[in-house]
Amino acid sequence: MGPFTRVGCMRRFDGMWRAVADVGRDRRGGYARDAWSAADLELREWFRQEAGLRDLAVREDRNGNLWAWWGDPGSRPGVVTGSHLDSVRQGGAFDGPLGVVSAFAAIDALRERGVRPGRPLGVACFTDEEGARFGVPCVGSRLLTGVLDPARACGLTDDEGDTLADVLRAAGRSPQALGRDEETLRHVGVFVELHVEQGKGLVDEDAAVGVASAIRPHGRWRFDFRGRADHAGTTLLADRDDPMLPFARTVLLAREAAERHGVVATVGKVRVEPGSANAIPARVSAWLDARGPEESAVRALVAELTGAAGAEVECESWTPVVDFDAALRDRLAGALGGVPVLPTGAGHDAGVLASAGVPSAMVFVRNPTGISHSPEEYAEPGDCHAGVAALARVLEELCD
Ligand code: HGY
Ligand code: MN
Ligand code: MN
Repeated sequence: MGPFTRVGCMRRFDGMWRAVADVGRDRRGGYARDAWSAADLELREWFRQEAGLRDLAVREDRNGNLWAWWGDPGSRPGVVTGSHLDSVRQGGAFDGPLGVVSAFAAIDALRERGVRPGRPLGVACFTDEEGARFGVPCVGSRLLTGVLDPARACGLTDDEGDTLADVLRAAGRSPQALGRDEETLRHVGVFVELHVEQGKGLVDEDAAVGVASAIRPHGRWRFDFRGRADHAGTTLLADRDDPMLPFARTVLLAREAAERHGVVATVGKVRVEPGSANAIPARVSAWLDARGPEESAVRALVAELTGAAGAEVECESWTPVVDFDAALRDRLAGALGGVPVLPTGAGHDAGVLASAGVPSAMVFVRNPTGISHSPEEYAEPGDCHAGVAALARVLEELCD
């Protein structure tokens, strides 16, 4: 990647990476960095400090997203890079933070080269991208762009029964402020998110970095199976109304139907009420995550499961296919010397911005095993540095 592999900015990347490595570790493995948790608040403070070290002006928008600016975004729409700092439960270290740390390191690389951007350059940290706590992904970018209703967002509830509004107030924020943010959106002329690849496309292509072509359609549905609580030891089988049975049948059907429809379906979260080992449950709630190359196939799977489950089904989030701006995609791939261009099945804030009409792109960094949303998630230091150099090159190209 030529001039951007100077040691200085890579040392600073390594230093920042070490600084966040222990924030929000889960003693069972991976990270617990729920939105607005102590770990998230600590990372938000880290973001402000790193921005301050670089004399970047930090703004928090009405939805809690952080923006660190080199130059005045009010002067003309800027070039923005960044990602998120929250994680899934027992998630990996790279999903999100790699994009934010690389953004700061890329600015260091530009400055080491004496580059003076011709337009404002921003680093964004979107809040609650994973939706691990309140169930809806990309809350910060969906509120920013107006695709998530503020009243619905305020009422989202975590497993402890706290609403997002409660949590925002406890964090000193105003739930009443949530909503589409025209001024902040005007500041974003183009957005580029660097992200660890969640798959092995770059491994197969033997490339350290790549550029995204599309995000496949995906959504989350909550299935509520209701039964009748009763004693596990005294209730005859014939007298039972056990919601665990239709739940189990639905999970097995989801896998079999996914194969038939050519999609992927996952039930990764289940809540059993009351959750006593010696009581037949009153209710089983299960969350289906379904994704695939074709929207129609995903919809067909969900319709089949809904028809067979005997449950109340609610769509909690839906993301249509995102085809990233082709001219921007090709310009970045070209600026990087012709790197692979590949789709992803993972959702990202870049996809939400693209769907809202903001020219957006993604740079992927090789993940040797492809594993993500797991403590096993990994990227080699050399590939992370290649990502920083690629991002710096892309930012220089866009800021010209
Ligand atoms: O679920 C996703 O695809 C993303 O990691 N939030
Ligand atoms: Mn993720
Ligand atoms: Mn992510």
